[in-house]
Amino acid sequence: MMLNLLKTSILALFAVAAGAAAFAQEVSREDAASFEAWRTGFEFGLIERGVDPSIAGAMMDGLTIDPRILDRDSNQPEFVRPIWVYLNGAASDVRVANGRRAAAAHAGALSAVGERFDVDRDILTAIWGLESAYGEIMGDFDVIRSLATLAWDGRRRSFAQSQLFAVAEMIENGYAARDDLRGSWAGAMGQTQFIPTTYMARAVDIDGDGRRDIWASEADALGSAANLLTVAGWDANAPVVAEVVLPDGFNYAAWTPRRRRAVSAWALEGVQLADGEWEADDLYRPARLLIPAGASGPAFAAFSNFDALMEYNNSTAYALGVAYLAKRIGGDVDLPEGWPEGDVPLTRTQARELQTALTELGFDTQGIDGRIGPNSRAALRAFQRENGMTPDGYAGRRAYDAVLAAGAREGER
Ligand SMILES: [Ca+2]
Repeated sequence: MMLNLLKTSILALFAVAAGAAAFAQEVSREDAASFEAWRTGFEFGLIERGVDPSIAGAMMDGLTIDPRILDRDSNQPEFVRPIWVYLNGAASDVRVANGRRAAAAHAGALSAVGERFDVDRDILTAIWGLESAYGEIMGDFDVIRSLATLAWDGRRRSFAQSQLFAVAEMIENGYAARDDLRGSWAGAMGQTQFIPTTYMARAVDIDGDGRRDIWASEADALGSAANLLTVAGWDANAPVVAEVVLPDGFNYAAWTPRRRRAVSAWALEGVQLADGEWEADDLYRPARLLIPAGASGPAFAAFSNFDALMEYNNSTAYALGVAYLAKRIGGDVDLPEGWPEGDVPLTRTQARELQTALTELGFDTQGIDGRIGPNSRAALRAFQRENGMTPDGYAGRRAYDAVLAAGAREGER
């Protein structure tokens, strides 16, 4: 079960399970009956949409709830993994060595992909490493049963139903047989962990056997990843991400992680490469500045290729992980250092406390859910600005202590 934590679903990415693995719960008779009603209705809905009844039947007949899926979907881990811990794991020496070995063993597949797509092979290898440990860990859940359980459960109904519609298309087109559809608990499949809608939109047949086999064909899997990045605007001549040094007095108030400017504009403000000088070509490229662990941690210039990686998986940590794993597979590159190891991210409980205190102090976090997203970071930045702190929006222990102290002072008035 722990192996699944390596999987990079959006939910699992920053998260480590707090305690021992939960035991699958029993499915009550009421739930079984409710699922059966949903299943019958959904099968009918597939046929109404034009899915061949024999395919709808092959997908849905006899399906039952998978209680393991309910456990996973309801387990919101309490502890949030610091981005530096994630990054050091994502681009660890072992993963680098395994990546070089896998790339050498499948050099032919990578070359075949390279004939069709202009995407850096170290990047493809790194994605392969983070998604499935180079094809070793693809998940062995019955994807249809997993998605049906998620759809019935309701919390992720529209996601799961659209995935099931895509599964029906996959089977109808002969891309995969019913029983081949194995993957992660959340429906990600094969060596590059595509969800079914992504598979339908982006999977390709590289080895020429007429099937888009992201499970058994390395060429198809890596080619499908290359196709996804190409459609997302991959530019093989451009960098992905570079560590930068911010000038003293950097204007945090005018910065947001989404603000995109030409590198030349950042350079004029004093933003320098951590190592070396900006390339002339790069000065014209737009980049965002990432400061993922606050002003006391490292900063990065993220180019449009970084955003293409985030189309693969919408997570800054993931994209940094792919980028640094690729750099390290390609050569001797050190991982970023200088992380604020004493200023760790908040637990879910602390995050809820922070959101509550900020909102009570007049900095609305747009909800109290224990997840630090853009709204919480914006509220924290406003608090930091008003209290003479660096407005970096990093929700670590230091920010938490400051906000809760301000809340307590406010309460005493
Ligand atoms: Ca194929």
